[in-house]
Amino acid sequence: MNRAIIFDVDGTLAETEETHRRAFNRAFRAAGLTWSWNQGLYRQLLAVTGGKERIRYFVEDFGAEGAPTENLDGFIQELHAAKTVAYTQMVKGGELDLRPGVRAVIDEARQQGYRLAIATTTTPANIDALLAASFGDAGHSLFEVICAGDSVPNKKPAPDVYLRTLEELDLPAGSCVALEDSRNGLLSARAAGIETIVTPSIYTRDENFAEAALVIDDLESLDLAVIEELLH
Ligand code: XBP
Ligand code: MG
Repeated sequence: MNRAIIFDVDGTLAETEETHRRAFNRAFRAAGLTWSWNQGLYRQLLAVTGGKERIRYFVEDFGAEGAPTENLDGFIQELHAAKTVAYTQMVKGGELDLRPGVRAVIDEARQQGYRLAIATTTTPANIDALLAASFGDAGHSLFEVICAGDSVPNKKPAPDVYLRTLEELDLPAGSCVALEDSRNGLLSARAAGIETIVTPSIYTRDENFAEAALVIDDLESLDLAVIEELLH
């Protein structure tokens, strides 16, 4: 069956954003910065995808003090690398569980011959940590294609990461369904022409999902026959 299900990661495979938020704060403290992102501020900052882009957004649009005026890029790269180390350590420590229904949908889809892929804004090391923690050594082999982070020039809501995933699957958009949690992710998948099912996450519950083919609380209630109907 030349059909694929494309999974987003953060907020879709697992409720990761609280761990990301704490990892950012740990990196800020270690760098001697007074910055601390509480849940209300982080919800606003999640309008921007990509951790490096999010830090820049905070500096430029929220008047954060302490960032250098020279070589801001280098400063952000270094800070984000430290955040990624903190995040992957927390994930490897087992603090994240897959969201309800995720494992069952992956198992059922594989049994029905679907090809599986990942299209995410997050850093590849974060995916490795989550897949290893959730599936052990077999994790990576479950997903034939993984497109992530800086591998594309424009992050979600731009379609780049989904277009790149279709290219690597060598499939048309009509042969795929995307599973997403956020409006940024929904817009990205739809801009690539892919029908999308949304399972809102703790930080995206109040977002607008008008363009989704279906919005459900979680994948526990997803019948794969619904996915089949969405394919062209
Ligand atoms: C969510 C994101 C990522 C994470 C943080 O990605 O926008 O930036 O919030 O991870 P998606 P990084 O929902 O597409 O999986 O700091 O590694 O970017
Ligand atoms: Mg997401």
